[in-house]
Amino acid sequence: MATSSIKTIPIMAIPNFNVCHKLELLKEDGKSLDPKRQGDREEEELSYEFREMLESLPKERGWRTRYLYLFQGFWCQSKEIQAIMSFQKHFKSLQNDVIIASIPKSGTTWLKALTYTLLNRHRFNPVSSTTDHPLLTSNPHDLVPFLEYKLYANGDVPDLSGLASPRTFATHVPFGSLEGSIEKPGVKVVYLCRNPFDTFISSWHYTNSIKSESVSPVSLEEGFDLYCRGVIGFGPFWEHMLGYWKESLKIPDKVLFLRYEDLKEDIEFNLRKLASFLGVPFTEEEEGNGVVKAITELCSFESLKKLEVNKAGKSIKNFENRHLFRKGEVSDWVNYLSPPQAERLSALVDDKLGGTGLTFRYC
Ligand code: PAP
Repeated sequence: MATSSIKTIPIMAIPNFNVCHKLELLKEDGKSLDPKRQGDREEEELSYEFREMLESLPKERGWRTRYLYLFQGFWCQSKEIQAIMSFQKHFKSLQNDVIIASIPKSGTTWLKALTYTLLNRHRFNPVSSTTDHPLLTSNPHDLVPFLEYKLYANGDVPDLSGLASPRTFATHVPFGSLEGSIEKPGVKVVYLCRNPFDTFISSWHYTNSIKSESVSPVSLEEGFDLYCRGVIGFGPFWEHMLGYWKESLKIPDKVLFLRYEDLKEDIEFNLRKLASFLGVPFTEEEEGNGVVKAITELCSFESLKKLEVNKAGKSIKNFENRHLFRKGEVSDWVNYLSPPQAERLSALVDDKLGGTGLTFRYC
C-alpha cells in the first residue's frame, strides 16, 4: 500500500512574508499605483540605471502596459524584469520546493489550487471542506505565490525562512531563466501547457480586461499578429513550451509536463499523476474515502468561480480575481478565429514544434 510522506507540521494557511530589503531598482519615491493606471507611470518609477538598461533592449508594443521588452530571450514588462532580476539574484531553492510553471493563461490558477490542496490535504481535509478550507476564502494565487508578481515584485527580497516544506511557488518565466534558481536536487517543477489557440484567446480577453487605461485596447487581429510573431508576455510561446517539454523528457524526475486539455478530459487520473510525481501518492484509504474526487471538485472551475473571494476579491498585483475565471473550456477559439487565422497558427505550430513530440488537442 502506498504511504503518503506529507508531514503534519503546523503551517500558515496563507503564506506570509516579510520583505528583507529591496533591490535598488526603484526611485525612492516609487509609490504603488492603481493597477489600471500602472502603465502610465510604470517606467518613470524605475531608477535611472534600470531605465538605461531597458533602453538597450529591443521593445514592442505591450498588451497591457506600454511596452514589452526582449529580456533573456523572452518578452516581458519592465516591472517583471525588475522582479526576475531580483529572484534570480536572491532566491535560494530548498530540497523539496515545488515550482509551478506555465506561460500565462494556461490554467495556472487551476494547477495552483490542485497542488495546494493536494500538498496540504492532511491539514485541510478536502472531504469535509465545507467551511474551513483556505481555498474557500483565498484565491489560489494567494496560496501559491508567484516569484515575479508577488514575492520579488518591485525588487523586494522576501524572507522565506519561516515557510514549511514543501514550499510551493509559481512562475511564468521560461525554463532557461529559472534553471539557475532550482538546481538543488529534489526541487520539482510542474509545467502546465495549454493549446496555443485557446491560450491566445484567453490572453486576449484577460489583457483587455485588466490593461492600463493609458494603453489602447489590442484588437483581435493585432493581438493575433503579435502572438504569431512571438510577442506575448513570456513568449514566444513555442520556445516557452518547448523549453519545459525538453526538460521533462531529459529529467522526468524533476520536471512534469501536464496539459490543460488532459486535465479537462480526466482530472482524477492527472491528479494521481501529480501526487505520485510530488512524492505524495494517495493511499488506498484515501482512495476509499473519496479524497481524489473531493480535491477535483473543490478545485473545479465551477466551484472556484462561484466563491465570493473569486467574484469580488483581488490578488495578483491587485487585479480582480473574477477575470481569472472566464469560461474554462477547450476550443473556445473556434468562436473567435477566422479560418485563415486558424490556418496561420496551425502552420506556425507545425513549423516550430513539428517533430518535437509536443502535440496538442485543439477541439
Ligand atoms: P494566469 O496566467 O493569469 O494565472 P491562468 O489561470 O493560467 O491565468 O489561466 C486562466 C484560464 O484558466 C482561463 O481560461 P479561459 O479564459 O479560456 O476561460 C480560466 O477560465 C481557466 N481556469 C481558471 N480556473 C480553472 C479551473 N479550475 N478549471 C479549468 N479552467 C480554469
